[in-house]
Amino acid sequence: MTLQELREEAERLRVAWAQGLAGAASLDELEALRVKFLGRKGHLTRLLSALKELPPQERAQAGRILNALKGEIVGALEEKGREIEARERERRLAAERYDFTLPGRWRPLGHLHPLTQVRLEIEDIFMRMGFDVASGPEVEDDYHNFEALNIPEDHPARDEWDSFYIDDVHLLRTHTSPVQIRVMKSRKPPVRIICPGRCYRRDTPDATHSPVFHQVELLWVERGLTMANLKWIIEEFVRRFFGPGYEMRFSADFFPFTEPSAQVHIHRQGGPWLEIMGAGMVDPAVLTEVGYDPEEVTGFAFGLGIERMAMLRWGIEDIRLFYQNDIRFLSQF
Ligand code: 2NM
Repeated sequence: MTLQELREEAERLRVAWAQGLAGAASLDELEALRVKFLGRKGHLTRLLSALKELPPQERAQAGRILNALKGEIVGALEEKGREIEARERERRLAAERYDFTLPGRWRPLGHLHPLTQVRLEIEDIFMRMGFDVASGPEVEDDYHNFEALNIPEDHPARDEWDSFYIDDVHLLRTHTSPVQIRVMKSRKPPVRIICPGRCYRRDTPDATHSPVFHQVELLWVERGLTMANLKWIIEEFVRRFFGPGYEMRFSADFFPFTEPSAQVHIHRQGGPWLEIMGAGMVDPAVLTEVGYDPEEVTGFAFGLGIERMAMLRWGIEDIRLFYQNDIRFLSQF
C-alpha cells in the first residue's frame, strides 16, 4: 500500500463513519459502530496495522493522518453517546410523568362484621376501665361449664336437648362463664376480666334465637366489692355504649352462680324498657369452688349477648341476618 492509497482509504473511512454515525439512534447501535471501526478487527484498526507496510519515511505522516481520524471518531462517539443518553432520559421522564389532578380509582373496601365491631367496642370500653380480655376453649367439660358454676344436676341447661354434647363429659360451651372459672383457678384476687366469645345452645333458629351466638361476660373479684360497684360499672357501660340519656333498672332474677341476681333494663324517654343483660354478685359457692375465701373477697359478674347489643344499637329485627353474609345487609355497617 502506498501513502496515497492510505490517504484515500482513510477518506473513504471518514465518509463511511459519518454515514454510520448519522444513522445510529441508540447506545447499542453506537456500540456496534465503535466495534466496526475501532474494534480488534475494525476498519481503522486494520488500516493502522497496514502502516508497517509503508516505507519508514512515510509512516510518521500516515500515522498522523490515521491518528487524527481516530481522534475524530473517538470524540464523535463520546459526544453522540451523551446525546443519545440525554434523549433517552428525556423520554423516560416524560413516560413517568404523573398527573396528580386525575381522580383516584375507586376500589371496593371490606370492613369489620357488625358483630366484630360491637365486640371490639365493648372490649375497648372495659380495657380502658382496667379489665383484661380472657379467652378459653369452646369445647368445654361438664365441670367448668356447669358444676363449678353451681348449676345443679337437674338444671334444664344440662339436658342433652339444650346443649351440644361431644361425648359423656364434653360439650360446646353454653356461655363464656367457664373461662372465668379457669381464670379464677389460675390467679389470685383481685381479678378484673371480660370474656368475649362464641357460645352454643340447642335452639331452633328464629328471629331472636341462634344455636351459635356471641357473649361478653364480665367478672370483678376483690375485697369489699358490692352491688353498688356493679351498678356503677353497668351505668358507665350503658353511657359509653348507647350514649347519654338512658335510665337503668335492676329487677330481681335468678342464676345458679349469682346471689342476688338481676336483670338489667334500660330505656330512653318515650321508649320501651329493653333488657340488656343479666348480672349479680358471684355466689359464695362459686368462689369457694375456685379456691377463694368468700369471707375475704366478693365479686360480681354480668353476661350480655353481642347480637342483642348490635340489634338494639341498629334496630335489627332478625338475628339470622348476622350469619347469612348478604352483602346488602353487611355493607350497611
Ligand atoms: C350472667 C349473669 C350473671 C356470670 C357469673 C360468672 C362466674 F364465673 F363468676 F360465676 N360468670 N358469669 C354471670 C352472672 C353471667 O350471664 C347472663
